[in-house]
Formats: sequence, structure tokens, C-alpha cells
Amino acid sequence: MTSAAKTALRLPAPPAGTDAFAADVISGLTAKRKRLPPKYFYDAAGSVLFERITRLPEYYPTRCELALLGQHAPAMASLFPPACALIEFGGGSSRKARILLGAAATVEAYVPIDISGDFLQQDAALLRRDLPRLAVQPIVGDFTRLPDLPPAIAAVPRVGFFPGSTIGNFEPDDAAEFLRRAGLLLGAGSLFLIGVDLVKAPEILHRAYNDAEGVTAKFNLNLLARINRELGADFDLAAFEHQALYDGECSRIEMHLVSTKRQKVGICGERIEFRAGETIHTENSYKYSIESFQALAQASGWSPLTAWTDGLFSVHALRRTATDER
Ligand code: SAH
Ligand code: AVI
Repeated sequence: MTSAAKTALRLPAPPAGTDAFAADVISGLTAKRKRLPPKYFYDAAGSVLFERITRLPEYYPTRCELALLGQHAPAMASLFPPACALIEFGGGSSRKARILLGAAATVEAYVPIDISGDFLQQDAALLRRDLPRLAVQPIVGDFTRLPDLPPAIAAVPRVGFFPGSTIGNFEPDDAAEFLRRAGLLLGAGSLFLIGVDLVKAPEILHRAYNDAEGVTAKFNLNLLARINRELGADFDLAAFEHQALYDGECSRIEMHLVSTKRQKVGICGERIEFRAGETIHTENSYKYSIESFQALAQASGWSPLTAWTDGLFSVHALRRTATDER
């Protein structure tokens, strides 16, 4: 980019607190292959759109996982230690945790960690109303930079819960790193329940990420709307299209936003150029086999106990075998 192009645009300064977001957006959109981190999907509007995705007929993962939890919650709960805390990573709505909480009377505290602050706090208020004896202690933050737990939680046995196959949104190496670090947070001998979407016929995957109603497209495009709202950018949403493709070699769905024409977009004083057909890579959603996920877990300090599956989706119970401490 020429310095003339950089200075040509005068945009309002972004509001305070958006520095990390702005830095990630600029670094992603000035890379050779444009990309944006998927964690930025989840502002208030994005979290509501994701909830709509979970109710779509084509999006099978949520239905499958809810059914597996409903069917096997007593077996899962039998693995919980007495007087424990349930730590949920990226819970969104606590719909799934509620099933475990209903089956596991030994859970005294629930600690959801999520980047979508308002959504998390609203959900926590509902849970406190419905389960007044449970200590609900949400933590707003990025679960890749695992925070310290409140002292009362750090003092009791901890069970981890990571539903929804959100682990599939990590690159496999990052998933392994997350599992290692979560192990340090959860402690020696702890139990970890993780929902993992399975490799399957590409048509089923394609439909799940290209729903007829276009909700996934709205979810994807909301990322550009969010950049406009929070960073004062001037993306023309009508000039970008949602694309989701299955890459069988990598076993992953890739989501992109495709520029339908040659165009320039102003963001934080930068002018970003797009060729017609150029894409912004917004998300990977890796699919695993039961065995490939168990191998990943094992290499990351966790021993597989059981995997419950309906053939489309799986919920894994892992026990921490690594003995290193935080
Ligand atoms: N667990 C829910 C929601 C899955 S959507 C389900 O199974 O349906 C992914 C969730 O993870 C969202 O609530 C989002 O806000 C949260 N999330 C995504 N990336 C995150 C990150 N890096 N740190 C914390 N939360 C994150
Ligand atoms: C949260 N995550 C597991 C979802 C997925 O399926 O990868 C996000 C999503 N993206 C498009 N649809 C749903």
C-alpha cells in the first residue's frame, strides 16, 4: 500500500477498548491471504445469529449433541467428583450445561468462560434465577488466554466442558495447545467433556454451512458489519458473499467472504484493496474421527475414557494424565 493511499482516507478514531480488535483486523486484512479470527463473530448480534444457526434444520451438530447429552448425562455425571465446579469454555447459552447440571448433583459452582460478555451475563442471570443454590461465576474473556480462576473455584475439583465442537475452530496444533493449557487450569486427574463434530458425507456438511434461509451467511457477514460498527469502516455488505466449502484433504469446512467486485475499503485510516473474487477466510471448522480426536487428546496430556456418538457427532470424556502444574 502506498503512503498516499494510507493518508487519503480520514476516518473517525475507533472508540477506546477496540485496540486489539483493530490490530487483528488490520493485520488479517493486510496479509497476503486475507483472514479474520473467528472469535470476532461473537458480538451481541453474532451471538444471537449463532443461536439461530443452532435451530436450523440443516445444522445437525446442536441437535445431535443435545440428544447425546440427554441420553448419556447420568453416565457422564457418574464420572464427576464430589463437590466440584463445572468450567465451561465458550458456552454461549448454557443450554447444554443445564443438562449436565440436572444430572450431576455434585456440582456446586458453574464457571462459564466466554468472549461474548453481554450474552454471557444475561445467561448467567437466568441460570441464577433457575438454580439458586448453584454459584454461577461467569468470566468474560478469551479462552485461549486462560485466566486465573476465582480462589474458591481453584480450591475444589474442576470438571471441564467444551461443547459445540468449538475445538474444531482451532487449527489442530492450536487445539493441542488449548488442551494442554486447559489441563493446567483444570488440574491433575480432572475430567474433561468435549463435543466434537465427526467427518461425514460432504453433502451433509455443505448443507449445514449453507442453510437455505441464509442465517449462516448473515452470521458470516455480521463480521464486516461489526468492523463497520466498532471501527468505523465502510464495508459495503452487498459487495461480499458468504462461501462455505468442504476441504476433504484437511477434513475442514472453510468459511470465506468473497468480494464480488474490485473495491477499496477504509478501516482505521488504512485503505484495503480487494480484487473481484478475492476472499477473506473467516473460519475453519475441523471435523475429526473418534480415533483422530482421541489421538490428539492423548498427545496433549489427556487419556480418553469414553466417547458417546450417534455417528454424526461425538462427546468425549477425557481424564488428565499429565502431572505438570500451573
Ligand atoms: N457452546 C455453545 C456455543 C458455541 S459457539 C454451543 O455448543 O452451542 C462458540 C462460543 O464460543 C460462543 O459463545 C463464543 O462467544 C465463544 N468463543 C469463541 N471464541 C472464543 C474465545 N477465543 N474465547 C472465549 N469464547 C469464545
Ligand atoms: C462454534 N462453531 C463450532 C461453529 C461451527 O460449526 O464451526 C460455528 C459456525 N460457523 C458456521 N456455522 C456455525
